[in-house]
Amino acid sequence: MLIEILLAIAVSFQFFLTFVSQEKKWKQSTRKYSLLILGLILLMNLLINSFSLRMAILIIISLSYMIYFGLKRGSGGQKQIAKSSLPRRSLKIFGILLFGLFIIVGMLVPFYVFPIFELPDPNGQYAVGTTSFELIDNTRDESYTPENDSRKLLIKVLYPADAEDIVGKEPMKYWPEEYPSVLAGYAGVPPTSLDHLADIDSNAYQGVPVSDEKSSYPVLIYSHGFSGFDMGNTILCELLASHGYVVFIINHTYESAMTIFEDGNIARYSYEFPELSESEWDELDPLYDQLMSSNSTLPEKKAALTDLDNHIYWRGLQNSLVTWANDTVYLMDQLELQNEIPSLLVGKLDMSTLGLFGFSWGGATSGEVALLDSRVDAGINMDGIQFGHSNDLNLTVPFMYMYSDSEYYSNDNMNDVPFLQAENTTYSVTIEGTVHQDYSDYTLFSPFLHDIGWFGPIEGSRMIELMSDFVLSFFNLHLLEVPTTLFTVGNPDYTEVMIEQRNV
Ligand SMILES: [Ca+2]
Repeated sequence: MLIEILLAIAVSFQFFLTFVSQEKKWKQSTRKYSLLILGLILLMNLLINSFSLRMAILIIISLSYMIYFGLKRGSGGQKQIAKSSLPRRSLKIFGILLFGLFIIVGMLVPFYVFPIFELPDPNGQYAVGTTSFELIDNTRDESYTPENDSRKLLIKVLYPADAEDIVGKEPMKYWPEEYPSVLAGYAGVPPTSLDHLADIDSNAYQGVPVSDEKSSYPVLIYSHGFSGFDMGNTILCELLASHGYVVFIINHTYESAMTIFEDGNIARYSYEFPELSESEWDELDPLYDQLMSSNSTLPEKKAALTDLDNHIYWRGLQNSLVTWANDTVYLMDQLELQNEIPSLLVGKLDMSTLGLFGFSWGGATSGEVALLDSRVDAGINMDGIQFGHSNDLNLTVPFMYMYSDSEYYSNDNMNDVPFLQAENTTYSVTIEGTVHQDYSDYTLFSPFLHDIGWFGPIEGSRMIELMSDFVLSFFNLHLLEVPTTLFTVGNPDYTEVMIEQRNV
């Protein structure tokens, strides 16, 4: 970052020399030395930093500048141009203006499109510790591998720690260095444009003791979206840990973007969607319409869900939901048994206070497990369409459905079946100005991507705040009985949030 700023200053100074101080005598030698400094900064950057798109733009500008003046000196330099005729002078002014524009745009683009940002500080009373571990479920074959082997899971943990135990320690990096290029590939941006994500510090400290303030802590389990990253909602998970929850993040192997196992093996996303004929595609839209329309009755919505369940496109995904639900249940079993979990967590988990939450397909997983497993006390589905058993089983624990307000992916009617059939307190929370992917850290990555519509018009930091407030308040209320006014309809602090609630 420092070098980028130095480089930007050096390039700007070159521009200043060209544009402003036309007749000054000190110019020639100043240019020579400042070009030398620019070259040194470039060299320093290449030695210290890895190559990235952000730097590439500045480097290209700097090099073209150096080459331009190198050539100019070679061809007679200042005097010849100063004496030149009017067209040549106009050409030169045009060139300077173009070059200035190029520099300004070049300096703004990397900072604007993918600015370096800091993860917000979690605002709870605890520091945050982190660890990870692997589980091997010998009762299930890994269906993605040809051999008869067992399903293996990587689990990350964020937990409450004491401030004195992190003194003098370095926090973990936000993402492993392998992640950014994979995400860039999914997003369709140049492969190095997100590399800075691996340089950002998280707020979590590896392996520090669990806080001894309480004897044990409530447990939350998080699931990412289909083809997503386990660390895609790090900000939210850190926040929950800082408020006294032990948060287990499941990486659903082969259907996450990637899993980097401890032995260095990497399992990449491998799901293959079925190839549908045109008529099979055509069958889907009216079913979605029927499911999501506010005009459909509950029986019509249930019929649409049944037909979608039987459609080839959703049958494969239903198998995944079973796998993800089983991943979650297996983790819950192991958290109870405490044989396979990191020793620092043993005795620290209050499994009688257990919540599930997830984004998109991971949210559907939370809803499915909340239906099937009586150990779950509360759950949240963040903008995932609720498939699985929600058509024929009723939710009996508090649950929150969160929605974006984009028309094409989801709306707040899509999970009406479980919402209307719920037997316990259930919320429908829609955040205006959001699209599906705003329900993740990604909403903070780039204001530019909000402007061009990849993300909703909501400001990223506001979205993080809303997500944090609602998820934390929901679990605090329904797991710990901490009262909240957050779900009061018409709360002036949350005017962009629409809330419906049942069985309150
Ligand atoms: Ca296998």
